[in-house]
Amino acid sequence: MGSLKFRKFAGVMDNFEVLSVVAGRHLIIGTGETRLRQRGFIFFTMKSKFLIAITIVINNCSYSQTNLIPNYSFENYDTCDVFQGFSVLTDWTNPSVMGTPDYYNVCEGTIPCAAGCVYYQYPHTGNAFVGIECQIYLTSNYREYVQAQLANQLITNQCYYVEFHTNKANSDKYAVNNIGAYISDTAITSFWDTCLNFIPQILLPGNPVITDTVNWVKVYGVYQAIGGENYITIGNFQNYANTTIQVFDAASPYDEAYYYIDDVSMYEIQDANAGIDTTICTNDTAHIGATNYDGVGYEWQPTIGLSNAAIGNPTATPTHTTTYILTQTTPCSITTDTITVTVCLDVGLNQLGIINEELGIYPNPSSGEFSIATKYKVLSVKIKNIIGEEIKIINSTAFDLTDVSKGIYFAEIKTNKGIVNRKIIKE
Ligand SMILES: [Ca+2]
Repeated sequence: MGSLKFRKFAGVMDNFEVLSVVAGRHLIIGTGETRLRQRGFIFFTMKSKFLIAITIVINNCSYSQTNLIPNYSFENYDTCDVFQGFSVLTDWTNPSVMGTPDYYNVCEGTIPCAAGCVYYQYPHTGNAFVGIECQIYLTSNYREYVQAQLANQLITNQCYYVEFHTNKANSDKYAVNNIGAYISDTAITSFWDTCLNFIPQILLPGNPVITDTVNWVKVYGVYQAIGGENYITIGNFQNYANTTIQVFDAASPYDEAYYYIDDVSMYEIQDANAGIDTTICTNDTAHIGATNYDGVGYEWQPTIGLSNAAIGNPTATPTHTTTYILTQTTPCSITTDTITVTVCLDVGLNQLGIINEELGIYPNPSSGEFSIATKYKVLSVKIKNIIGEEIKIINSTAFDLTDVSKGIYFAEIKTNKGIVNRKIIKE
């Protein structure tokens, strides 16, 4: 065997000699370029005194405690070793012995791609992602999958939101549909690298062909658990006859549809959560609700002042104090929750058109003592809280709020020119 130059690993591979290539069924060799798929079947020796300096990047990326997918962004690995490929990845396994999913990480120089590569992509997040064959040739059932054990066993009749992101390799001839996730109680395995015959519960609505080679496409769905599920497997679970194979680039020499996968999530869907009651002032915005999962139904009533009444976490800009009701619908349940957004009293702040230079309160904010500076005659001052309740009445241009709690107040100042309102902040 001679030295080979691999497009995918160019720059690294030059230092190595390929001793043997065994069962290189999907090793595609062209003139002057080779793309490696079957990393597991290729063995190398060092041609020269070349020491691989490995820097293990300890990834402290903390994933949400509620994400049931371990190593959800494929960031954690044992050793940054391009030749060991997928096997260095922690928590994820390859369910078919003969199939060879790939691992990509900036640590090994395959992201965005090695020099002269056919693929070019950045991770959806972090420094790594995986890649799988979802179709090879028009009539092959060769498939690759990735599988992980869930952090917790799923609960009977509980609904879960599941999503992952996928992106088509840019140089392939084909694009396909059917890229989905199958959730199972036991690990599904196969010796052969053919289609795993299961029906994925998570597919994009309408199951479209995914053709985007630039942007990551979010595949998502809501899954109602039977109870006891422990595993998730991602790939194309249909044979070629039941896969829509679209010719994406007829001139491409790569007769396949290869997809990257990154950021896999599974969250238990909680009951409706409208958020905690809050107070805003006119024209301010409150963020209400909590999570927003595609595939879950959200309906807010009333809709007035909301940025979107059909998502789980809209913004609210009501002009008057409003109680909103959120109704959340999943295949498992319909639940409701309410939130009251109180709108504070700050109308008429400049009803006389008197600017701060003509009537101002200083210092503002203050820890207690405020003074009114104005050329007008001050007749009286009423201090009100944000919902308009009167706190104090003062007959002076100086007043003391050290005995009231911190927050926003309003000074209603009666002058010989009329009444002026000013917002003050007690620190
Ligand atoms: Ca990642």
